[in-house]
Amino acid sequence: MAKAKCHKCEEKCGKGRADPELILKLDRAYRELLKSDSKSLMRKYLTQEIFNKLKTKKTSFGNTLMDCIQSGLINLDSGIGIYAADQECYSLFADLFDPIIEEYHGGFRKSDVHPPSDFGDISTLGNLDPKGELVVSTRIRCCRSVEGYPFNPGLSEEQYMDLESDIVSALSDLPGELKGQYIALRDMTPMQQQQLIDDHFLFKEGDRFLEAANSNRYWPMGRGIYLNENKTFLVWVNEEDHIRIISMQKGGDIGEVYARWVTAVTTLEKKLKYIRSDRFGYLTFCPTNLGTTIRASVHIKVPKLARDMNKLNDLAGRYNLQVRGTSGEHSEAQDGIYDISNKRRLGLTEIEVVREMYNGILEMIKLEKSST
Ligand code: ADP
Ligand code: CIR
Repeated sequence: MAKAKCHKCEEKCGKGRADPELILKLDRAYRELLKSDSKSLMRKYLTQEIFNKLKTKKTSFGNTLMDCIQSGLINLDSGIGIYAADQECYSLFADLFDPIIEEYHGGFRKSDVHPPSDFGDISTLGNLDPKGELVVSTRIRCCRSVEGYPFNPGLSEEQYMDLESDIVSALSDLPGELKGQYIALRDMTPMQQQQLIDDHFLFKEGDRFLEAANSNRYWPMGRGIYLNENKTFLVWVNEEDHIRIISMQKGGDIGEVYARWVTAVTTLEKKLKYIRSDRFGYLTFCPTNLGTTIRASVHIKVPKLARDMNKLNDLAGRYNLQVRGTSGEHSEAQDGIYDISNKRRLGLTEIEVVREMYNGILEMIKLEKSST
């Protein structure tokens, strides 16, 4: 059988074995990982048996187990510790991805299939905090990978630029409230960039988890942000995923935020073709984002519940919610403001994901108000 051309080495190496030197390197790294106190899901599920089975494999893009786990090997404090270096990794390294996906997404088993998109009845979502007492702001984001381009670690500098220009041209004639402007990261002043980060609009720079996963190459080329005039609709270009589509605003009106997000997503999908799998829905670089890829969050003040962070995390977990710091993942809370969002994104429809977050946040608000 003819061997497929490897996207990485440009030779016909096919899905053959990883080269012997790399396997030795993996062996050494794995021994170190076993000695470490890493609590990542990658460490938990990468048993010796699975390691031996996977360490020689290589995708047709030329990626190996090392390309998937290097972030978790370098960053021992990773929560997950694995990325799909390309879309084939989810099947070739399924023995490792599957249990991680099952645990993260609340029991999405090997035999489960992600449901088709359903945006549901938008009018059933109201304001989480009509009096504006606790919720500072509300945000919904999703991720998309564009057909015809490899995931982040496989993109050449030219592909970053081509992908950026494909996305920007799809954004160029968005109607009404979504109308806005694209600012390339390479054209921003450091002050402008910092202001956008401080205002929670722009991604941060130099994420060490992405860096170790080989995903910050050629930075800032091909990266940027699209913003509408009101700064309530944003698109991130070529950060962790090719695209992040974001709707956000001050206060707790998740109905408005969701309606805007649905309009944006359904308008853009007419212009761009995305990478989707029958089993996992939309494919993303990080397995935590598969499926709907939705993270619906509030920035919220819950001073009583937050007196004991273990309790706050446990409580959030009961409603399938996740607590982050004010500046996003791996950050601390500032001024008592927490980012609380849905944890599961896979195995549920869009409306089910948002409703899970909506119901959970309403419960947490009730508990905060009734605590002494
Ligand atoms: P993502 O949400 O894309 O997974 P992060 O957790 O890093 O990535 O968050 C990205 C940015 O979005 C951060 O600046 C964070 O503070 C901001 N953010 C998240 N949720 C909200 C919210 N409800 N209101 C305002 N900003 C938010
Ligand atoms: C970790 O394992 O902690 C990081 N690699 C982040 C994992 C989940 N976050 C994400 O997808 N943004």
